[in-house]
Amino acid sequence: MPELKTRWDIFCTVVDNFGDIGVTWRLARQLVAEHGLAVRLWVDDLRAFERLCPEIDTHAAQQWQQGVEVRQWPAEWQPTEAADVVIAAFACQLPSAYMDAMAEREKTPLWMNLDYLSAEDWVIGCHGLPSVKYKSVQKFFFFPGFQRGTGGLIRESGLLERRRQFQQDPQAQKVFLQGLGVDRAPDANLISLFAYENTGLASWLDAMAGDSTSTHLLVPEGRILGDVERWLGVEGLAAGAVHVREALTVQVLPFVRQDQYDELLWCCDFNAVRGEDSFVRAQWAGRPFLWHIYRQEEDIHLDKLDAFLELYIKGLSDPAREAISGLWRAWNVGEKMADHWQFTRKHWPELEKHAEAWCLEQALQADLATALVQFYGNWI
Ligand code: TRH
Repeated sequence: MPELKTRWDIFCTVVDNFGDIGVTWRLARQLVAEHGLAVRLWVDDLRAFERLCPEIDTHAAQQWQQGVEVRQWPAEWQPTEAADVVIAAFACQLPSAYMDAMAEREKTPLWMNLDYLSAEDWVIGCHGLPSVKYKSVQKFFFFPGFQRGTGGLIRESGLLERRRQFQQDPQAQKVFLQGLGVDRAPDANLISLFAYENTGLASWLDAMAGDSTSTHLLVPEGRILGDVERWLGVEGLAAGAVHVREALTVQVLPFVRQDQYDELLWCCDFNAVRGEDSFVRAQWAGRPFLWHIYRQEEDIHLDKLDAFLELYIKGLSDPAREAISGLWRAWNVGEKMADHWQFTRKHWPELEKHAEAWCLEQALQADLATALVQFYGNWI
């Protein structure tokens, strides 16, 4: 008789943007592909999902995508058997009937809250601790993170090898970029820009336009386009648009599928990323990057930014530390970027080496999917 697979349910509510679905979709695929689990991914907004994975049928209550059973999380919950392991992503509230189903199971399920990523020290102390209880079912905190004692980061098996191969293959990069309509000039720096609205953008664009080296800036369609339009003095920017201002070429890209976005990051010399998932993927790209952190009330996101910077800049020379910290802080408070950018450019070779070293150091940790599976293994 074939061995029954352990069943996992992942619940995702799309609060806004793409990070919630971006993280849970990656995780679900990896649990299926690398750990042989039966995974159901419950999502309340299939339209956001479709942007990352165009095969999604936004009207289907149930569908299989890359081995994952994708379920529309209905407004009216239908009776459903609870799984062996239940992950509530980012503190989303499970349907109460489902919680009852968990409590009624003969074998109590493992219930975890997958939290947002943070480099703050307190995460280490809280990772894996019991949280609330519902009847007999105990919930646990599961924190991703950068340091030993956390749940690690999502990293698929063989990811870094694939990335390195791609980065060593100019022809593969050329074909990929051409598929997006990008013809990279050989001497131009290639930069990707994925960010929230930012008043600091204009001065960064000014600096790139006035630089002695040319820059080709790739901007996937999204929230930053309004600031780009204002700087260019145009309206209605859409995928395919190309505008040249002095040394700067600005090109708008379509929002690509999630795997292609990785390849885009791998092609670029520098990546501006945001939120949680693209932030992690930029680190696996092994290239210098700029993080636009998701804004939170009372500016608590700035503490999170500093906590990450504190870890990230270890091992850099003092001037390079100052350069990258200055650039990141300016970007996150919408200040002028030009001086910080020029300062950063001076330390380029060091920052490039450092980005690769940071990536390798992070890859020494167990990845998040493996850590979750180990947590379950230790719990049963
Ligand atoms: O979209 P985000 O801003 O998501 C945010 C953060 O996760 C934040 O922490 C959370 O609180 C908030 O959502 C609700 O940024 P993030 O996390 O980088 O997610 C973007 C996803 O979109 C990521 O999986 C990469 C993917 N993506 C593509 O698939 N194609 C693209 O062209 C681009 C630009 C991104």
